[in-house]
Amino acid sequence: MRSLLLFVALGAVVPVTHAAAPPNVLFIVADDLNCDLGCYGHKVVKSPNIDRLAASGVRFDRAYVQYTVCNPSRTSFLTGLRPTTTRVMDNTTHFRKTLPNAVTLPELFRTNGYEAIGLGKVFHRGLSPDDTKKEMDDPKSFDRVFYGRTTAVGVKGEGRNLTGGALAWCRWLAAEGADSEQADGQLADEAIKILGAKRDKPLFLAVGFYRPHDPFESPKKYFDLYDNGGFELPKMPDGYKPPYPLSLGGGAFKDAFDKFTDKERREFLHAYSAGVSFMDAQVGRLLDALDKNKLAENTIVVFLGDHGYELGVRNWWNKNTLFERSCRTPLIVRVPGAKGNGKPTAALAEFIDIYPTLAELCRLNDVPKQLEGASFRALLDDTGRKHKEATLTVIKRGAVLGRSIRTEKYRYTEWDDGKKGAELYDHAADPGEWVNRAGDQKFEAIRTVMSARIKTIESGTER
Ligand SMILES: [Ca+2]
Repeated sequence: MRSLLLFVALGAVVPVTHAAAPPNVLFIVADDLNCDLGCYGHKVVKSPNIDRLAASGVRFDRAYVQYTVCNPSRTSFLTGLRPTTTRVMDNTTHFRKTLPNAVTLPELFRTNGYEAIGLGKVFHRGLSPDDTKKEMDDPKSFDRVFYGRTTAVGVKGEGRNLTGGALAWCRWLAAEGADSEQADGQLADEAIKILGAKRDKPLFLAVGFYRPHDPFESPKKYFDLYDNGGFELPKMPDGYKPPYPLSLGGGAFKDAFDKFTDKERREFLHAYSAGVSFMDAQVGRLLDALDKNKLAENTIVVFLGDHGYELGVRNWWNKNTLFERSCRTPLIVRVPGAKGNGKPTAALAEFIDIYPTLAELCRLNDVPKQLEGASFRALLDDTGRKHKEATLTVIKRGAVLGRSIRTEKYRYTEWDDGKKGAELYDHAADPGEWVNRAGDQKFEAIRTVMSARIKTIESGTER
């Protein structure tokens, strides 16, 4: 009788405790990842695991970063602030210099009783995964960090520099050895250990994979997934020229890209895609570990790139532009029980919205008042609703600030408040952003409205 009573009592209590338990968060960041993925409609790139996550979460089809380079973008979404507020617009400035009292997203989880662990490139790291410098670390953000280190085996194999050495980063390697010889494989190994361990606190686990970022080094088996000739080379209209030199970066990058033959272009696409598939396989291992440890039911999964990548459109083989392919980036959010799971949303969203969304979903206290994004929690149940009217992305070229907004129909970009040029693209007629309408009389009224809107978004009048 005694044991029956106990059983009844437990039966009544356990589900309540379970429902009230704060959810874990698995926050996965891929580096330099554009939307050329199976789940976003790409026909060649193999991303079965990210596709699987998209099929069980909400896929954002119009999510835009606030800056199209690593450190400024990561600083922005991890502090919930726009780059014009963080004043971090390069890869060398640490946000604690400009914003010593910022409360980062992982830091807020920590102060709310979570254990926060950061694996790999969550905040910015140097070019190589072997980077041992710690200048971008933020000890306030994580209880523990681990970066991984590619082994001596993992740096051997077949490969070459595609620019004859002119650009040191522009090289590929079909590496010897298994996944765990590479830093990214080690990050997944470590994450699997963490997910399998018993813990007293809820977990915020951030995993920042280094791929598909250059150098394009991945185990050979991921290169073997592709037929080099199967890649469609990027096309542009005959005689196309970017509207301004500022529209693309220039200098040594442009000189090297201009020398590419189709052979180099195909190798670039092949090596980048191998990196996507390698990273995707590691994402799959994390998702399997959630299932195996029965954590999926109480773990929110967020998957994102830190910005997009042009992959040869306009013959630009990099990021750091204000065109759609740099600004638009994958974002998938899976919240257990959300009604929108398995559906895409076409709602416009910004990466600064991720912070307030997670804070709301996990009912965090002491959320900083100065956050500049808006929670998209409601979208996760109702994917057909609107979230924002416009998104804003900025980049700096020397002393010139470029600002670009995207609405449902248009992209509008101003360089130095328009003094150094403006670009207006009609996405309904011209999704490739080939024809600049900024000087076109027919579009003058639209340009005026869009220009004013840059100011209202940046000042926070429009959220
Ligand atoms: Ca990046």
